[in-house]
Amino acid sequence: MGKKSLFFAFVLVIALLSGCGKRKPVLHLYSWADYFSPEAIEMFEKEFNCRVQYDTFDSNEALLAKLQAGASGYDVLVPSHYIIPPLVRDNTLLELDKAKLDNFKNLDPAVVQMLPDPECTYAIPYMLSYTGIGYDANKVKDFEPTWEMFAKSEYKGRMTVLDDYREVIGAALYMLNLDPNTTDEADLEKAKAKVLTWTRNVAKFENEQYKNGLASGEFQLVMGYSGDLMQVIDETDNLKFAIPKEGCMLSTDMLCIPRTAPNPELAHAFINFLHRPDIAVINTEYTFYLCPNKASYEGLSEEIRSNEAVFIDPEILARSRIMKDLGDNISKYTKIWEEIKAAH
Ligand code: SPD
Repeated sequence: MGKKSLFFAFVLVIALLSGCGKRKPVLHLYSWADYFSPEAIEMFEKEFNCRVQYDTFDSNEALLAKLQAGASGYDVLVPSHYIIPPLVRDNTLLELDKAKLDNFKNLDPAVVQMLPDPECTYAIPYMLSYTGIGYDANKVKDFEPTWEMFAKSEYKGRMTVLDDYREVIGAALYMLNLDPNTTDEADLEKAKAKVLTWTRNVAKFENEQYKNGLASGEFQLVMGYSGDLMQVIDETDNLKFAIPKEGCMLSTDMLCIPRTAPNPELAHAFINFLHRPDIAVINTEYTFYLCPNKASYEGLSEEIRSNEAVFIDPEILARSRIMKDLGDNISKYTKIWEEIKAAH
């Protein structure tokens, strides 16, 4: 080997030993689909010299089942806020280190105050999500913003409802003017009867494909999450979104770190990054969900600021309720949900 080659071999060995050859750290993110702008993810990867592995679930129940089956290896989870108390009870979550989350100060206090734990000990809000109805205005000429649209048999087989029992039973409770977080069994029976008048007309219980089904014309009226529907509606003139006048369930999907996270340091960095105002703007504009980051609101486009799927009408907001953790009473909901599905 000549002197030159020897020199290059030496430099290569030093570079490998000093870490240049090391694999990039990976942040394992487990969340709902279509919830992060690819641009924001790329920015994080560049700034933190890492890679983000984004795996998805389509319901809180799927997330819980995966965790209960012993899945570990995730750094950041994004469950809905009412799932945080059971995860804390099961000792699944790491307490957040606020010293690593200086963007926590940017959160909208109005949203934080609605949470079961406004201190955000184990989780901080990522996105506000509402439930509403997406429909094809060319096909559904008699549309009215009410959950009772699902009772219309003329759309039988062309409608879907969410596979989310809190949302569907909650909608029926709104319709009946009952508490959408009730644990009263007689009220839940009334809600079940109402849901059955809807589900006899629906093609399926669906949490993800409904948006493409609406866009492709397979479905004409669907119950769905606000941002998911807006992502397809924004591209097509005849598709519309409405939040029923009776009110809707409000929920906040939360950023949290499981105790088993391989890289809690990077997880904190990611959560903090998502609450940088410029990143919150990018994600809100992309997802049509509102990142409750007050410092970002002034950076949002007029299109988003005036969009009622993002900043919900104050009158409907006043009628809407945040979902509560129901503790063991949740079994009353799962029982009637099984009966509703069995009847389908
Ligand atoms: N694609 C993102 C979907 C977010 C759904 N939020 C779920 C709220 C459940 N109550």
